[in-house]
Amino acid sequence: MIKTPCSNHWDIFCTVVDNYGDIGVTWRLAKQLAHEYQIPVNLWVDDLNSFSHILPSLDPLLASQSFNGVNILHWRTPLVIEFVAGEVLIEAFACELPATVKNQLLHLQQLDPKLVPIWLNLEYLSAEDWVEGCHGLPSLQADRLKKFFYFPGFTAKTGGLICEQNLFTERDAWQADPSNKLQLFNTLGLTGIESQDTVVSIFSYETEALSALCELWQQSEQKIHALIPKGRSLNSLIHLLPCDIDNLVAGQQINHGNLTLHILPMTDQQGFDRLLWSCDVNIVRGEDSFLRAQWAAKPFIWHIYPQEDDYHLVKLEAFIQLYCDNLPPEIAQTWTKLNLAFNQGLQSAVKTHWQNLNPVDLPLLQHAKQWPIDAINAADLATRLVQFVKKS
Ligand code: TRH
Repeated sequence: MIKTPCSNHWDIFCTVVDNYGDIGVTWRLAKQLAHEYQIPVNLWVDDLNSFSHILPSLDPLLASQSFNGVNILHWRTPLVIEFVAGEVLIEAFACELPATVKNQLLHLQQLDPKLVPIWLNLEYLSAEDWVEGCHGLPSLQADRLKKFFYFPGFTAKTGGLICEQNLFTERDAWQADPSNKLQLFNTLGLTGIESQDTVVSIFSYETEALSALCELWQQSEQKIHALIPKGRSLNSLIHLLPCDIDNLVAGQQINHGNLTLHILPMTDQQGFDRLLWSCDVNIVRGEDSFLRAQWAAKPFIWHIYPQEDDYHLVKLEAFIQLYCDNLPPEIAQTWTKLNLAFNQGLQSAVKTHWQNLNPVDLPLLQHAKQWPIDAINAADLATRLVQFVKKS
């Protein structure tokens, strides 16, 4: 048994359900808490292999290792590292805490309730109205243990959005020098991209809309480069690939008319941010890349994580309503239709709306620049979380 070192630390528990979103969000939050608030953080993760895709220097075989000031602990069942309660315990996205952890909370509650860490469930991000009413509510568990529901969100009454404090300054400095993007493409092994070409990053789920857009781009007047990591987007483009997805290699280029598909290596989160800052349009998905595309201050399409009974479309419309609030009506309408068509896999509609919305249209670009400042709403998620803990 290895002991975790101190008692004012925070523990974050994360199970990798599928994809990279759960680990992406918790890893980003853990880094920010450690870096900006000097909080010792233990991040317990059940699947280090998946994690290593977005943190290539991680060794999936190690039970414990440290990066960016965060202790990354392999969450095995039973735990091989002893859990020592700290100040805060975050269970991400309603993952079930290990029985030994819950037992320890109960034990501490009986000894002295003041010893029990503040226990929070970090929820998924949604722009829906009801989030304000549920954010911060406590729920009573066994033996009078209290668990709070922490809801990220876009308004002042929610838990806020994850965003590092110096992110916009770094982004502006990056975007001010056009040589940065060309240098980045080079480093990523993506060749043949000229500064005047249109560059689109694609990190989506499967959708027929993607193959329709590629069809359109092949015939475009200007050169278009689509940068795509090996993964789910490519399942919709099999007819354009020279071999099985498994046999594609990062840096490989596939030409079809004026469209070049580039197979993108996966990078760490900082590299992914830089990529989003460097493209003209970003097609993103889920929760974390969706936010990062907003912080990139570039036009984007959001492929939302599909849910039963098309509930994701309700969430999509809630966000669209916020995002379009002060956009000129024609641009708002076209951007809305483009996002809906992409999510519904409507091939002909997605082509029409892409064409109608010249993606570098000035008002949309200006809006993309202003939106991050408005959306942060005075405080980012980590700041609000630290304040929430102080008050609880
Ligand atoms: O991977 P996702 O589809 O995750 C989803 C959603 O979070 C969804 O809400 C959740 O229910 C489901 O997982 C289980 O998309 P998301 O949220 O954008 O997460 C991707 C993460 O991967 C994000 O942190 C960015 C990161 N990433 C890199 O760090 N480097 C890369 O090269 C790429 C492509 C992504």
